[in-house]
Amino acid sequence: MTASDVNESAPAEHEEPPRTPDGGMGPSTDKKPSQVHYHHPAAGWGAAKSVTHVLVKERALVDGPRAIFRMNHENTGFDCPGCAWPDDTKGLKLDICENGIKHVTWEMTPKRVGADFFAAHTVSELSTWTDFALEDQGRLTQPLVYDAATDRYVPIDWQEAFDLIGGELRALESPNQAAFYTSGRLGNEATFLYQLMAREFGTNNLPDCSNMCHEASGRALQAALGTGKGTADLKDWETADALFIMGVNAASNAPRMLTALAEAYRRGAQIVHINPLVEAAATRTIVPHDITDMALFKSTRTSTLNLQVRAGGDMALLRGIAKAVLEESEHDPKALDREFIDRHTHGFDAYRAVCEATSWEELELQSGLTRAEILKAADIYSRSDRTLISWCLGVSQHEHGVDTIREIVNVLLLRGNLGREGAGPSPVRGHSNVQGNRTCGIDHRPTEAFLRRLDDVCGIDAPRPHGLDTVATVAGMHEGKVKVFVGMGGNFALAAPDTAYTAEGLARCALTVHVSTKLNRSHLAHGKKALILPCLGRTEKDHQRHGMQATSVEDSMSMVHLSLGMKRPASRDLLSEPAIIAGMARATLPDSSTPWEHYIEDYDRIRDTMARVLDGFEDFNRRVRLPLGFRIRQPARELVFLTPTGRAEFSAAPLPDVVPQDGTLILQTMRSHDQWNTTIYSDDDRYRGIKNLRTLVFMNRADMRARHIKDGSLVDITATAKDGTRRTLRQYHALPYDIPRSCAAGYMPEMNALISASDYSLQSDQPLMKSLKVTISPSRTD
Ligand SMILES: Nc1nc2c(c(=O)[nH]1)N[C@H]1C(S)=C(S)[C@@H](COP(=O)(O)OP(=O)(O)OC[C@H]3O[C@@H](n4cnc5c(=O)[nH]c(N)nc54)[C@H](O)[C@@H]3O)O[C@H]1N2
Ligand SMILES: Nc1nc2c(c(=O)[nH]1)N[C@H]1C(S)=C(S)[C@@H](COP(=O)(O)OP(=O)(O)OC[C@H]3O[C@@H](n4cnc5c(=O)[nH]c(N)nc54)[C@H](O)[C@@H]3O)O[C@H]1N2
Ligand SMILES: [Mo]
Repeated sequence: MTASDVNESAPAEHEEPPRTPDGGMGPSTDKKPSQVHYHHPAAGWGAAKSVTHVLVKERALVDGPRAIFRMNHENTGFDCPGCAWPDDTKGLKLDICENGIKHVTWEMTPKRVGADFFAAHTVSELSTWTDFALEDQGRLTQPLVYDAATDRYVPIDWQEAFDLIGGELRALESPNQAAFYTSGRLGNEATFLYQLMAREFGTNNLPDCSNMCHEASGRALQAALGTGKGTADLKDWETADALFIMGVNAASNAPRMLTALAEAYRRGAQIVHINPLVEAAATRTIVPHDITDMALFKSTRTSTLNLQVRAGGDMALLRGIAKAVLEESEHDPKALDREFIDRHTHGFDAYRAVCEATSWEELELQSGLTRAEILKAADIYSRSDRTLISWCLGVSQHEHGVDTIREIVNVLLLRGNLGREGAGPSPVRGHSNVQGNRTCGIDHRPTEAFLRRLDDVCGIDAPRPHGLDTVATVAGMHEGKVKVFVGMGGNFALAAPDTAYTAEGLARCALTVHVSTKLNRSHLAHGKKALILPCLGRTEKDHQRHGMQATSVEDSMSMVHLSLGMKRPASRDLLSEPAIIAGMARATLPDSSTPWEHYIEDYDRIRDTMARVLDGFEDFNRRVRLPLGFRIRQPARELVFLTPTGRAEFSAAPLPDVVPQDGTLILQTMRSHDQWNTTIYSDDDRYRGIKNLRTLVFMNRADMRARHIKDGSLVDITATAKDGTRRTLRQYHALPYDIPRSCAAGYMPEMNALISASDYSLQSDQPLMKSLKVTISPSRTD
């Protein structure tokens, strides 16, 4: 098969990328960067070719495919760690994707990093390596402790490591001087034990990656519907007749959504993409598991309308849709579902008033769309009987993320698009178990009801004051309030805003502990004492006293199912995440009556306790073994609203002003196709036509011209933070792109250097990763 994945037309050539003397994110390469117009459908052979490339590079040509065929099977394989998209309810065995495969092979690499490696390299030296090079050393094989005398990580015994942690934690003046971070891959059982340990120890300091991801979604849905999750499931995706896809790059970050979109198109549904960029999922796809389509290069459209809103303009568009529906209802009462509004909602009159009071001129200005475009979307919405609205970071990582997501619910409520098939809100969650983490207790603001049950069942006395989230944890490190940091997975140093400030915060800690599978930047930005604890990955066999153990995970649509590893562990010295937590807990709480060791022998015992603490987990051990697991009860789906009024709440928030002034641009930081959060596989971004370049900024051509910036030339980007401080990234390549005026885009995590710790939303406390106020000008050549 010779399908090439880039346009053969002569690529535009740019200057060499700058070297990255102090470490960079992607691989260091001398290859010339290029930008082309990508015109192939998403997925299909481009994806197949890319997968083969990864399998070859990771030397996983045998194990890789074998693992892929075991992935996402009905309770006999492991859950794909690539994203939180649910498994196909029809049990399609090949519902897998390019990026999931990359993610799994990344974990399964035969490369190993052991004591010899750490003996040969000081931490100062490793700090100059690129992040790609750090992870590329392979899987961590044994526990390591930082030795300040030699500036090296050296091997340590597991028990000694636990004792070190226990000693430091017990020596704190207050349990609130410790913070326990969770990245969203942690399975449910480990999650439950982790929060239990933190709360039994005495703190709610449980920052998690959700604080940077979907905190806004959780808060908005909780306030509007009384549950912090979406109500739609895959069946609804299969039956909706209009789908609104907002602020997500699905072809790269939730590729299995492509199949749902292609199927929707084939059955005649309307698919509206709302995004400043026309992403690959808003064009066409070759459905990867459809063998005939693959063989015939047959692509299916995945969009019927693309609306390129300005950054942060979604709320204005949604309000415009609502305004149009309300206007229509004046002559056609069926435009609204009055019966639904009267029976199930609260606050409709105030919402109608705020819609009426907002002028079309204002809505056009704030959304960056014409009235005709807004009316087109409204018309699709009005004609649809079953509408589903989905969103991701393009909506949540803004100052007004909570208001915007509540506006999504407002629009759905107007026509009763809730609690019935084919309809409802459907956030696309990020990490494969980030939703499960919240369900199982990772929350720095736990409810009283949850804590009471935890106390009753587990016999502890959980603290009541709210804990620190991600942003507050970093601030706490600087203020000397957080002295011990434990990271269960993730790469806190790179994922959090203001990279230098976060690293300095970690360095101020008395102890940093990272439970990881691969070496990363967070291990190098270490505290005075530091541990790296290597754990089993999701693909690996977890053998405990009572035999092989499986762990459960929850997907974006509240389905809980088991994940069972099938590979021999990367090293004999690895422990499972639950076992590491139990080890830390026992060393920290020697007199604890929690049966930590007993739990680890058989995870069914953890599940039995979880069944008594968590709503919707009754009979957990049996139900999780059903062929596709079980779905957690969703009260809002049954039109039961756990809000103070017992009804779904309209929100009448004022429309924010999102139009930048005085030559300021709004910069969003996003992922390339070839990365998984802070893990960068290559410097390419296939669907956006980029090769060998990450230090780039996409701009509207007119904005470039106004600033005398030539295609591909070097620019400096300066962000002005909420607190007035400025941060600059120099020598980035400015590339013209189809993006609205005054909007710009580049890659995370590089651009976290531009985000101040003060740049977080007052509504969600989420860092403003999609709305930095920046100026961009040609780099000085002297
Ligand atoms: N392969 C792969 N899969 C992943 C990840 C990964 O890194 N790699 N990460 C996982 C995680 S943790 C998460 S949270 C998700 C992230 O999934 P995404 O939300 O797709 O992540 P981003 O790459 O940040 O892309 C943000 C999208 O929002 C758009 N956008 C930006 N600003 C606005 C705006 O104001 N309005 C609208 N409507 N759109 C806007 C951008 O153009 C872009 O398409 O993916 C998960 N899946
Ligand atoms: N500027 C900007 N910054 C962002 C974002 C953005 O859009 N823009 N997005 C934010 C979002 S949505 C998120 S979710 C965060 C991501 O933040 P994190 O979750 O903290 O970061 P990851 O890059 O996903 O973590 C990668 C590391 O996890 C470890 N790991 C991998 N698998 C396992 C495992 O099975 N167990 C354990 N214990 N460790 C494992 C490996 O050591 C690897 O180096 O980043 C946030 N940061
Ligand atoms: Mo995320």
